[in-house]
Amino acid sequence: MKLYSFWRSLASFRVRIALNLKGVAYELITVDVDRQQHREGAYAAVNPQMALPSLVLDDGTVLTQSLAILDYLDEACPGPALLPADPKGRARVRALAAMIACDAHPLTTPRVQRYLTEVLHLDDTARAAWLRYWAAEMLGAVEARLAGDGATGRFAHGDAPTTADICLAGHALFARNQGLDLGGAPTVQRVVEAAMALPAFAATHPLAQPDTPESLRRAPTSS
Ligand SMILES: N[C@@H](CCC(=O)N[C@@H](CS)C(=O)NCC(=O)O)C(=O)O
Repeated sequence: MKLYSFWRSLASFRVRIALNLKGVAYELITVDVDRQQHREGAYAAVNPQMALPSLVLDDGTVLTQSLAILDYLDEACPGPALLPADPKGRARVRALAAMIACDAHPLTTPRVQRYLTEVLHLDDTARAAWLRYWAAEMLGAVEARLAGDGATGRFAHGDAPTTADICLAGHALFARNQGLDLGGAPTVQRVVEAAMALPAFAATHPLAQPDTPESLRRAPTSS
């Protein structure tokens, strides 16, 4: 398999975690979003939406959209399940994942940030406030959903990592990058720490990727 990815793409991070949890070998192909490579013809031919990630299967099938890719990997690959077995549990995990991947993340993607600055002429301070606001809003919403819910365990759902933890790991990183203290969301902080302690999460951390700029790159760690 080939994964088109970028080190700081949080949607790519989700798929890297899932591939590692499942123990699936893949070739990593960098598409540099900072240099707009995702908008060039070569990548647009892979994914006309011009967004990362894309996973190209050995038979040439192109899969896009991180949540759809996670579902594919869960259905097609052996290894630990990314969703619980029971329908109510699956719905809960999918809801947590959707809060992050469908509600929060789309507000902060590079194309949205470009529109904020180039069309609406927001300055850096206003743009940073936008990112921080939506990071905090979702952190609070997920905390409210997890805290005191008996279905929350060592991880976001029970005692094994699921798609919810995969999405939450990226959102926690994003929130920290916006200067937020996860101490204000103690349940999120606890389950993300548990997830990031797992090798599949640590190894796929944005700062531990082959395409992470050298000045930022570090060995896989748990935070
Ligand atoms: N819903 C998509 C999000 C895809 C997405 O927006 N990816 C970002 C990187 S995390 C991207 O490629 N953005 C390019 C842009 O906004 O121009 C998914 O989960 O895969």
